[in-house]
Amino acid sequence: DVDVPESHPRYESLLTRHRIEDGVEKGITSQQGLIAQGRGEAFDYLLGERTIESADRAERVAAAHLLVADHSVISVNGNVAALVPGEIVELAEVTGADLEVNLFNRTEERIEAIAEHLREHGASEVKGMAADARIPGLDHERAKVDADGIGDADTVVVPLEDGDRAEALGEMGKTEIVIDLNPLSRSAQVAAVPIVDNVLRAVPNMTEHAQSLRDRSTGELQEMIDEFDPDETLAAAEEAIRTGEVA
Ligand code: PTJ
Repeated sequence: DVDVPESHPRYESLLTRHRIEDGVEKGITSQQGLIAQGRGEAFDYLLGERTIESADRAERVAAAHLLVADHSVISVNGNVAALVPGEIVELAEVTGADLEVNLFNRTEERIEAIAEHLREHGASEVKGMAADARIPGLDHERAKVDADGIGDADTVVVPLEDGDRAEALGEMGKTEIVIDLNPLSRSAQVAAVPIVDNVLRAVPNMTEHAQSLRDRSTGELQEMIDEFDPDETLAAAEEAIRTGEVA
């Protein structure tokens, strides 16, 4: 059903669009997910559709965070489930993180469809259905999380997260790792670790880093974490977008 010639200069980008379209057809991705994808594509184009050096460093530090965390949770929405279902399951496995479906436009049907999609890609347990805890400061539907998932986590990975929710999670004292191609988005701005990269490249790269850091001592990982400066990372991404130079 995907009929894009490999020679097309925008082959990868067109394939990605098809994955999001498929996600909408399967009831995994929201209609708004199509708009979010378009916004992401524009930023990715300006970044040269590659993982810039500062993003790679952020992905390494994010992996370190996941390895030292007492309880880490990776939040999965409709776009992430459509784009990187297998890759996100692998990241959770390698780092010992939980997976929780957490939606901006929450419906029980879509949560179920995404959880099932993740199980088809190898996930053993997927949280998100209990919705028995709330993030303070958000309206009812947007506040719902699982008490033994995001509610209890000390570290959360939130790819493509809404700004209000990212801010509220930060105020709960959680260490937030945000993946967002827009370095100016509020989510990226409030993150302990902002990753300005396409989720397609960021997730497998975080897994690779986690694999290579697995035998490091907690002290070494902590040192890496302490040395990281989120503002510097955001500035480097903005610079790369403005000048086309990779900082
Ligand atoms: O499935 P749901 O209901 O939880 O909804 C998910 C979306 C993404 C639709 C929802 O959270 C939303 O509306 O997000 P926004 O406010 O459009 O923000 C999405 C952000 O993600 C934007 O800053 C985009 O630049 C960025 N983005 C889009 N695609 C990618 C991306 N960042 C990294 N990788 C991508 N592939």
